[in-house]
Amino acid sequence: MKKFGVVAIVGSPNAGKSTLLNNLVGVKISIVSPKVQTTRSTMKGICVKGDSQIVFMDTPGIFRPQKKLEKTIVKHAWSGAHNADVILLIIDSTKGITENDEMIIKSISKEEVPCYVALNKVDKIKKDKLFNMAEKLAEFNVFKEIFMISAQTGERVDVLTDILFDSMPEGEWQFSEDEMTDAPMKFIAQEFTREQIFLLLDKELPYNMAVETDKWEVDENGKTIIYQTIYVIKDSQKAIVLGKGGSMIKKIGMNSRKNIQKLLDGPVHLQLFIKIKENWVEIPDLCL
Ligand SMILES: Nc1nc2c(ncn2[C@@H]2O[C@H](COP(=O)(O)OP(=O)(O)OP(=O)(O)O)[C@@H](O)[C@H]2O)c(=O)[nH]1
Ligand SMILES: [Mg+2]
Repeated sequence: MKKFGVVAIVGSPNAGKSTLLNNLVGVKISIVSPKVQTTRSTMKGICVKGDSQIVFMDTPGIFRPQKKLEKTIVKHAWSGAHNADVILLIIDSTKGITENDEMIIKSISKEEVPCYVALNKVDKIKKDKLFNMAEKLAEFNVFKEIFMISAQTGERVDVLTDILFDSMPEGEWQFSEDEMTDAPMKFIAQEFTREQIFLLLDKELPYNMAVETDKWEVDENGKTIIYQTIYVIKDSQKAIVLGKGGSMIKKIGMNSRKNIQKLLDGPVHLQLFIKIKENWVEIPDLCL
């Protein structure tokens, strides 16, 4: 009998949700950075084991939103959780169980689906601290199981997936066996460029930027030609994205192109443009 289910990966910003999704799928599809609020919308990763298929949903970090874009981001995260058969909470064990984590635990305890929790980044923390945290988590009486994993190294991720695959409800698969996501390549490619903005630009700057793929074509030699626009809010930001003599935009483009090439497994030409659009945060297609 076939099994199928959706697992929402939720948690505080920067907990390692996207890193885990990439590890589960085995291919980089979701962007990762040391900054909070890297993920702005949900990203599905599809995995198969035996008769079971799981759609893992990487969601944006949940926090108390202040600004308009933040409210949209958090709304997306919760809509991911509401549509799931199972909720998997990821906690950054190096930070301990924070107030924000507790706020999330209270909210997910109201959802009528099984909840699991994983203490992540165990490669960076002493075992005794982990056991204290696990005890604290058990006291909430919310979780069916508490895992200790490293999404980065893959340590004990198989323990978690074995249990999740077993716990899926019976049902027809909704994707073919070789599909890894339903996200269009166009979208993942623009996310890869946004990732470089997060990795290469300082502090608040990346939060004021969005990326959109304008054109995507394959030439006669099989090379994929991609045109993308980076939207910024003001002139001074445009200058920073350009960098001295265009050095920054060149670096962003080069790194992003490498990741897109890996994903497509073929040659890519990536052309980046910058546009000032004060109100891009108001445009749903751009802010997500
Ligand atoms: N040492 C270590 N670092 C990790 C691990 N998992 C994630 N990280 C790092 O933690 C940072 C955040 O990872 P992300 O996967 O982007 O976190 P996220 O939960 O998706 O963050 P948002 O999208 O902002 O909510 C990155 O610098 C990752 O490299 C881990 O298991 N061990
Ligand atoms: Mg993320």
